[in-house]
Amino acid sequence: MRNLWGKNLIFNNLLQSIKNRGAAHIVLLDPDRKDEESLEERIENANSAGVDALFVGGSLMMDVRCEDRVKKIKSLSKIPVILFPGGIGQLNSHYDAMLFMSVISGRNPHYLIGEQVLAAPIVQNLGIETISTGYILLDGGAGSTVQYISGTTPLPMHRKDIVVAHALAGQFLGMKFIYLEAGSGAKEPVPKSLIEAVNRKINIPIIVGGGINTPDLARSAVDAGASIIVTGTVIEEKPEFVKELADAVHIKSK
Ligand code: 1GP
Repeated sequence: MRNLWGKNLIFNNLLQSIKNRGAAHIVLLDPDRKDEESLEERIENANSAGVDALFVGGSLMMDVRCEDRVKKIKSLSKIPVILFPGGIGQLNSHYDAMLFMSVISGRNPHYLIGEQVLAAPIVQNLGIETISTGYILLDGGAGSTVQYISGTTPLPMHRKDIVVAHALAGQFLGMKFIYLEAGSGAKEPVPKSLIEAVNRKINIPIIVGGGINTPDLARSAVDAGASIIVTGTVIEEKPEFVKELADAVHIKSK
């Protein structure tokens, strides 16, 4: 059993990247059968492009090979592999850390605290470092999988007051990160003005993801105050694109 919880190794590593590079770029890999052929290529590209970490996760698994794929990802990756959990079924011993998330934008008790209670003893037993994260699902216009699976209503992007209040509540509850999520494949990524509004009010790092598919969008989110940019779909579609995205996020390395 590993015993990394409480040591914050990966969390501190991410904070260091944010400090040194201006922001961190994380590539999301789905441990499902989708796009398996390009998995190796995506990991190798992430290794060589200066990506800061991999998130592994998804809201819906369509086969039973999740653990095998995570093991493979871990064996190929030269950067931290962090679970971005869709559910307790994705827990295994191959991650370096996990986001210990609560869907604070929703009012479904199962995703606010129920799943976390089921996971906690297993997480402790596995010895995975936990990074507590307040997950705020926003309406990116594409009807995201997480919306259906979590049974929660995404917050409207134009209600800055509501989004800011959720982010502040997350901070006061002791979350280490606030995650502004437009949903995978969002038609509308989290707008700059919303990131700015949240960033003005909270003082913990903001993760932004969903629909970020160009270097300009990534840079604009960082300029607005995002500390971590997550990209998934664009890297699945164009694995070679990762270097441009990482360079756009790392505003201090140019
Ligand atoms: C992670 O859901 C996102 O926050 C990933 O979204 O697949 O649209 O990059 P994309």
